[in-house]
Amino acid sequence: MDKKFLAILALLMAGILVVAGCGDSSQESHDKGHEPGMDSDHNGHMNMNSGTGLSDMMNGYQLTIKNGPAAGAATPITFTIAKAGKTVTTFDREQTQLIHFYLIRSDLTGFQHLHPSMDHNGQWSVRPQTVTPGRYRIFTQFIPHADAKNGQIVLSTSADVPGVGHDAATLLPAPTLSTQVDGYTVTIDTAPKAGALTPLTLRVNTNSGAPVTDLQPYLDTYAHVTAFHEGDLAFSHLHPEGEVKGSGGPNLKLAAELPEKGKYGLFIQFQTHGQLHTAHLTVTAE
Ligand SMILES: [Cu+2]
Repeated sequence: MDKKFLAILALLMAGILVVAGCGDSSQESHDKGHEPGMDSDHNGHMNMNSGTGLSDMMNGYQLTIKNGPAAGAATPITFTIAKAGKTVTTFDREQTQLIHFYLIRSDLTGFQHLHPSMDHNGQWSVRPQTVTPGRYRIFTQFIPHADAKNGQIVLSTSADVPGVGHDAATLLPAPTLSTQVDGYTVTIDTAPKAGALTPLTLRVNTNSGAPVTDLQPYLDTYAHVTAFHEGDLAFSHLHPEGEVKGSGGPNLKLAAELPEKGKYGLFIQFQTHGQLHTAHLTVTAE
């Protein structure tokens, strides 16, 4: 990673898709000993801005991939998180999980959001669904127990999966506010603006237009939204506001803050009848 890239990264870290109330927690400010922003919203959820996640090291925590993704058959991906050369083995749960793992192809296809398991030596392992050849970025999101007060850390690294079709790229779908998945229509009421907090309302209807009111909690939320910026794959993550109790929907309130203009792939995950659905749409931040 070169210096210019790091400088751009630091700028990007000034703010990214965050839930309202987040402070700054850029890598730069950590390095200067500044306490990162970490607020609770009115429901007591921790909301933390962990930057773009485009570095494999933050606050001394280092992500090392042991076995990267391979094409075709789902061989396990293994990795460790270390600090000062020591493998970290204690993590605090966030959104019900000790670690969140994301795989994304450079053309914003192949999204996978998984929950690896850790052995007693601190080696994480996860078996992805089928991976097609191409360039990927692997993201891990976690709260190290020893530094829990500093909030979550997002680390990532690139992974190359050789094979036929490695250089093929799917064009990003046209920007739209609505998309369909598994019989559901997911709509956001406005595209997020670059550099400004944008309150959003996300709505889930059936494809015939009936409001969906039986959303089940998934990872302590009714919709788990992950966004990746076209090009650099900068990672963002936001949750709806509002309490998770019983069934949810059809309207979910979110707040987005995108630091720069451009296109983002949004992956909206929600659960009904025990089934997880992943809606995918492209938004343009003006
Ligand atoms: Cu997760």
